[in-house]
Amino acid sequence: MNIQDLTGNKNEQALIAELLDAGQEHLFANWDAPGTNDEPKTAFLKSLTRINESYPGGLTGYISNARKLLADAKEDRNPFEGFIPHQPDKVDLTQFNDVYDHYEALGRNHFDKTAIVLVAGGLGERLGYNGIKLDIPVEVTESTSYLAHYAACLKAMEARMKKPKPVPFIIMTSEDTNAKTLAALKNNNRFGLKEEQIHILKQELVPAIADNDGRLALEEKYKLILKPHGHGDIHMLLYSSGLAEKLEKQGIEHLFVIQDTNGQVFNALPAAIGVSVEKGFDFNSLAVNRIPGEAVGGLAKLVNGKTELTLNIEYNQLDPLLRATVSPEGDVPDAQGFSMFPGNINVLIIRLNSYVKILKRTRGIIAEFVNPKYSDKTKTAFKSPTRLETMMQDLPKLFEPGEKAGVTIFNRRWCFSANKNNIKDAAAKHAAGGPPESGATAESDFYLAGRMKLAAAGVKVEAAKEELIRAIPFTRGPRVLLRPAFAMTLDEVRSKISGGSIADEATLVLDGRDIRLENVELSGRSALVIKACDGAKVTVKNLKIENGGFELVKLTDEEQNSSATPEYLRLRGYRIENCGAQIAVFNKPGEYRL
Ligand code: UGB
Repeated sequence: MNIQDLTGNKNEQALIAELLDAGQEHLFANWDAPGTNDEPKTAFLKSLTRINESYPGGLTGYISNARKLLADAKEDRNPFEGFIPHQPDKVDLTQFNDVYDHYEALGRNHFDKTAIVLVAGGLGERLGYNGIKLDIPVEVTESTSYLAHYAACLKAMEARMKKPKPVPFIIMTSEDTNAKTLAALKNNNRFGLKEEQIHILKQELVPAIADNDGRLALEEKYKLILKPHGHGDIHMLLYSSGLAEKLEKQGIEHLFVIQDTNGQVFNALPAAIGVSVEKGFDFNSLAVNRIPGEAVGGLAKLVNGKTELTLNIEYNQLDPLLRATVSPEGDVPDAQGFSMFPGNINVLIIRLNSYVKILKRTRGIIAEFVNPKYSDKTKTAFKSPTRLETMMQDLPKLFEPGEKAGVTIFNRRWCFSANKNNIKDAAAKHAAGGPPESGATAESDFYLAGRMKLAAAGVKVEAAKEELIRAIPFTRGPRVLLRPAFAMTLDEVRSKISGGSIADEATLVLDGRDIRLENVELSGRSALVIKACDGAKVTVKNLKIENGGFELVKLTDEEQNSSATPEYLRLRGYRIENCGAQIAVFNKPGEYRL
């Protein structure tokens, strides 16, 4: 084959030569003569170049990594061979008490040294939403999207710094989510965030692999099969963009890594950062008590002689590891009904100083793995092409002695309630005794966190009984939204609200830094919404609120099945209507009383 006949471009010629050396002749075999199919050929070479540039070590690096991992997989090498799982180094913050307050206060003073990293490249196949998950409202009282909520949290962090400066916001997108994420930011004036604080890092797909020799798979003659590489790409992108190093130079000490649909995550942020700071954790995984069998990994300290590794054991690997080591019965519930090891919610706090060193050492390629499905026992052929994958929580696999990984356990619904499953699957998960992780439960828990904050401030909270809406558990209320601008810590809530009560179907929304509530009673279905701009000081004292409030209306079967009903309502099975809520908006600085 004459490479010059395939392309006149010198860079492409060099890449083809490298690929031929790496056993990829089939990619260029039987090419049509120049003049025939030139367009697909050009597109093919462009896609090879793009992938080559996006993967550290290029396509040949990817192929050689694949060969090594495929050889290990063929040998059935167990990555955990010889390791015994022990409890990780953990801090238990499941209760609100002095310890919790201590860590919150520490973390709150660290906002100016924290950057937020949001991995949002996933397609959300289990949810099946026709759009990006970041656009879905986390609640439908005011219909705040996940992205709007996260942005509000960043602005609230900034407002609480001694010398306010924008919190860097790194968003990882993919081909599936990039355009819509950019559009959401643009159409909403970046939710008030500054352009320079937002860093979009787009992950690329990786080529599928056809066999144990690492031959790249073709969909058609001039087209590779491409597949997602996983959320671990965030490390590669933070390395290749130079951003991790840049942030460190700017004085950022910790990255707080979050997933796309967890509206609770900022509740736990201050205390979790406090733990990372005090304990000197290089890697701190937020965790919850895990229900056996659920789709969250288990966090354990794996010990083999002197080697210790605190790791997430992904949910599909946990049961076999337990059976082979400490629990012959596998992943079974303890006396409290929980799994033996805390559950990983994939909210990670990474100390930037050690991270930058690891990235340099590894070029950001973090613990790739391969999971081929073989055609038969000989393990010589695959049922379908496979690919290398990577998970962001695997970073500690590359830790050296002295680098510390720990776990901070929170009350589950305070820190974690994702929206991952469509309404049917969520109902089935509930019926099977697991967390439904649906739009409805995520919203129900969003209000619950508000109630927890009120209760911590001593307000009498009368919670409604849990009911089933389309076979998914939901607690009607009270629906409490204490927006990030109002408070970022329990201490702040306590300093702004005292006394009072709220009834089971009432709604309270407080949005603004200078709102004070003293002995405010919301009865029945009443609702009070206060929105105050910066500088507007609003005091509500000894007031009883009675009005029509907001009503939760279940969708009829017809509405549920009609495409005229917005998809974000259909994925939860209800809507919320304003039936006379008291809404007070203060747009100008000044002192006000209600
Ligand atoms: N994501 C990307 O940005 N790019 C990708 O290529 C893939 C995903 P999933 P899953 O907390 O519930 C994780 O698909 O399988 C983003 C942990 O591995 O929802 O549920 C995507 O947009 C598991 O240990 O992950 O598993 C989303 O924001 C447990 O913690 C995030 O990555 C579980 O989440 C997660 O993607 C959980």
